Amino acid sequence: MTDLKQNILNEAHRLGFALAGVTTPDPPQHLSTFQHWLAQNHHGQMAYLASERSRLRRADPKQILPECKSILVLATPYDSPLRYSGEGPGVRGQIASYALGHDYHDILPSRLKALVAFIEKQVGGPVANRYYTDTGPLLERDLAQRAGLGWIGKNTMLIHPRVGSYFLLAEILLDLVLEPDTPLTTDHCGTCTRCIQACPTNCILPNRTLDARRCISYLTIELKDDIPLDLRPLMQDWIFGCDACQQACPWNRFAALEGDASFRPPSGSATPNLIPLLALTPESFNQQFKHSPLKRTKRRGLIRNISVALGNSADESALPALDETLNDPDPLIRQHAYWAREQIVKRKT
Ligand code: B12
Ligand code: SF4
Ligand code: SF4
Repeated sequence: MTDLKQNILNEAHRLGFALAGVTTPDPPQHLSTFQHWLAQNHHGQMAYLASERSRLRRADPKQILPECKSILVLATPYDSPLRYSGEGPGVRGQIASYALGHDYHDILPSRLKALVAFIEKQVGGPVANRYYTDTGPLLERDLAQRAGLGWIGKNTMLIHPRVGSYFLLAEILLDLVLEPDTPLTTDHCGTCTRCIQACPTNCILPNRTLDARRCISYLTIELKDDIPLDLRPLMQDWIFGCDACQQACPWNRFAALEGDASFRPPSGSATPNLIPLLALTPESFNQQFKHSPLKRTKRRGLIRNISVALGNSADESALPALDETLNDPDPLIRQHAYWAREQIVKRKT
């Protein structure tokens, strides 16, 4: 490895990117899997994935940066939910572990920027670049697999043999030649099917993709409308995202790394008490979730999700707060609160 590449990887590590690798800007190897997935409408309402511009850019990273010569792929681990134990009083809900603390979309870009500044200092001049985490028009898992960061598991997660799958990906496209890493080509899933059995909505498909329209992560974060009636009872107590297919994965049990402190819950509690959250006003929602990924659902999405979780809990103590919620001006909220009420009353009789 050249000194330049080693220095860049060391600095990436210092900035909190526990895994780093390099790949070429060639088209993603499993582009046809992505195209087939879109053709099947498995992306649901996530129209940004299917636009002409997005398709062209995902098919060829050089559409984003024509002078790109290398892609640096980086991973930041967050804590496994196993780290958090013990629930307080009340009816509790679950939040995906990545979303318990600060929003990574707010935290990681400044680290990527710092890494670019380091690279430019190393080479002694400006280097054309683009950096992204999650929201860029790239097939991040495909690139990460090619950069040697892991394999694609049956649950569709990128899994690293030592770190597991609880990490977030980011990339820097660079006009700089760096030696590409060797892809990890072995499938370490073997005959295991634990994630498929654990998925509450049965949305994991045999070709290592998901029918996102049924995935709880999609239903609680991306879907803006009514949650389909047949899926609500399957959503259990998840109110934002879902980790069930990662919790089931044996590779996450032996994960050797500690997660980044920015993504830990500020209050120390990972399972919020749901009933008081029904009383969130637009102001208190903005105040409480200003720095959290939960701001993405907006107040209406979060109260919708909480109502479903309360309906699934069948806990009568939720009835007075749900009755109050029936007065909310937003019809989406009222409908889901009504559904939750019905579920509880039905099970009572
Ligand atoms: C849309 C999206 C979603 C959708 C759809 C997810 C899905 N599996 O398709 C929804 C909302 C459901 C979702 C949920 C989650 N997401 Co998401 N999501 C994305 C996003 C924006 C695009 C993914 C996409 O294009 N999906 C379409 C499918 C077809 O593409 P793909 O999953 O990337 O799969 C590719 C490869 O797997 C490959 N492939 C298929 N078979 C094979 C076989 C082999 C051998 C190989 C090598 C490759 C391969 O084909 C595909 C095309 O290249 C990416 C960020 C990005 N820009 O890439 C984050 C991303 C994938 N999500 C992420 C996370 C953290 C999550 C959640 C864990 C959040 C949560 N806890 O709720 C869940 C996990 C659910 C799951 N099991 O996937 C991380 C994943 C990190 C990792 N370790 O894999 C990403 C990379 C964001 C980030 N920057 O960290 N997500
Ligand atoms: S995130 Fe949850 S609903 Fe989505 S595939 Fe994994 S287990 Fe299934
Ligand atoms: S649970 Fe088993 S099959 Fe699923 S991703 Fe993990 S190792 Fe692979």
